[in-house]
Amino acid sequence: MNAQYFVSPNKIRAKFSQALSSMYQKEVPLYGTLLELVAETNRQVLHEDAALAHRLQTTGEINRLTMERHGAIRVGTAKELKNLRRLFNVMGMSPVGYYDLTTAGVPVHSTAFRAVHETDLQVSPFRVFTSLLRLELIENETLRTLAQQLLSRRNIFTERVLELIILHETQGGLKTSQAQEFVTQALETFRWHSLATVSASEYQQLNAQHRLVADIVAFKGPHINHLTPRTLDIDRVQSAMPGRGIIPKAIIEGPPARNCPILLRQTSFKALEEDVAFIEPNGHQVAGHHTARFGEIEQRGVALTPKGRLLYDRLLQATNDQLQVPATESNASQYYQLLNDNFRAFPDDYDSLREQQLAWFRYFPTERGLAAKDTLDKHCTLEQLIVLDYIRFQPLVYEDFLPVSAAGIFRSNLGNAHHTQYEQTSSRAAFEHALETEVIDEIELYQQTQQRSLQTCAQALGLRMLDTLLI
Ligand code: OOG
Ligand code: NI
Repeated sequence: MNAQYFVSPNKIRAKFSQALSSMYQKEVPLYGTLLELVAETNRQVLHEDAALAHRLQTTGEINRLTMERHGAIRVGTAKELKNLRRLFNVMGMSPVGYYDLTTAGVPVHSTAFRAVHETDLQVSPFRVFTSLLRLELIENETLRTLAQQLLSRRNIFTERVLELIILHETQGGLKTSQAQEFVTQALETFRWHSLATVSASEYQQLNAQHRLVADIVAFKGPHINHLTPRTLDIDRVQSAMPGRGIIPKAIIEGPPARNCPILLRQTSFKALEEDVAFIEPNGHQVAGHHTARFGEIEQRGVALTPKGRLLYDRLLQATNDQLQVPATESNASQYYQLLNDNFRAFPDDYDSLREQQLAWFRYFPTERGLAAKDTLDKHCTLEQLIVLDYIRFQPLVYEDFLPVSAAGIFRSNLGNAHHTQYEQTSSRAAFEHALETEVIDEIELYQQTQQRSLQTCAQALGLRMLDTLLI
C-alpha cells in the first residue's frame, strides 16, 4: 500500500499526547491547576518580554507553548518494554539514550522514546521517559518471586492495540480510522487503576522493599506518573506553586538560571497520596493509599557537546560535593548560591559556547548570503561566512534527560525513607536485550542535525566543499 494513505506518525504522536493530557487532567485535577499556572506565567513573561514574544511568534512556537513536552512511565518486564517500543514506534518515537538510575538508589534503568529528526520534533516534541524495573535488585527471594508472578500474570496492552501495532508493522502505516482507534486503545495502557492486584499485606511488603517496586508491580498497568509542560520562567512557577495549593519539590534540578539556557531545568510538585483498594485472597477489597503521581514543568536550553557536558557534570558535581548533604528545603538557598558560583565557569553567551565547541547549533543562510551567492569565494570558511553575516546560527535545543536530575525527580516522589545503595550498576546490554534493539546515541543525533544545517547552507550558497564548513 502506498504511504500516502497512511497518517503521519507525527500526527498520531501529537494526537496521542493531547489525549493523554486530557485523561491525566481528569485523573489528577492538581495537574490541571499546574497547567493553568504555567499558562498564566507564560502569558505574563510574553507580556513583559516583547522580543521573546516576537521570536516565538515567528517560529510558530507560540501555539504549542503549553503542550506537554514529556511524560513518564515505569514497566516491570522485558516483554512490556519491548512491546512499548513497538507501540511508540507507531507514533514515530524511538528509544534514545540510556539512563542508569541505580547509582542514585533507584532500582530502574531507562530510555526516552522520542522523535529523532528536527522536522519531526518540530511537529511534536512529545517524549516519554520509560523505566524498566531491575527485578534482580530485589534481594528477598520470596518477594522477588511474588513480583515476578504478578508481572507475568498481567497484560498491559489491549488486544486491539497489539493487532494495530502488527498491522502498522506489516502494512507500513495506519489509515485514518486505524490511527484514531490506535490512540484510543494505546491510551488504555497509561490509564490509572485504583484497584490494586495485590492484598494490603503484599502491597506493604513490596512497598517496604522500595516504593517504586510497589508502584510498578502492584497495579494492572504502568499508569502515566506525570506529564510536563514547558514554562518560559521555571523560577517564577516554582515560587508561585504554594499560592495555588501545590507543594513543589525542594529545588529546581539542572543548571542555574542563565542568559543562555543550557540543557534542561525541571521541577515538580510532590506526588499525591491517592485512594486505592487492595484485593484480599477472599475477594474482599480493603481501602488504602498509594503515592506515585505528580506534575512537572521544564525549561530547555541548548544541547551540549561531549565537551560541554563534561564541564556541566563537573560543575554540578562540585556543587553537590560542596553542599555535602542532599539539597532540601532548608538548604535550598545555599545550594543555589553554590550552583551559581560554580557555573560562572560556564560561558554564558552563544558566541563563546559555539567557538569553544561546548554546544550544538543550527546554521542558516541569510538573505545577504543568498544575494552574494554568485560572487562568493568558494573557499570561504564557516567562520568567515559568519563574520560576513552570510550565515547565522541558532542554539539547538536539548531534547533528552539528565540522569542526576531524573534521580532527583524520582527521589522527591519516593519520600526520603529510601537511601538504598545497590552493588550492581549500569547494565545497558541487559536493557537493550530487553528492548530487542540498541538505544540511539543522542550525541549522534545532535551532530547530524548540526551537520544537516551546514549542508543546507553550503547548498544554498553554492559551495561544494561541505567539509570545510565543519567547525
Ligand atoms: C521518571 C522521573 C524522571 C525526568 O523528567 O527526569 C523524569 C519517573 O518518575 O518515572 O521524568
Ligand atoms: Ni519528568
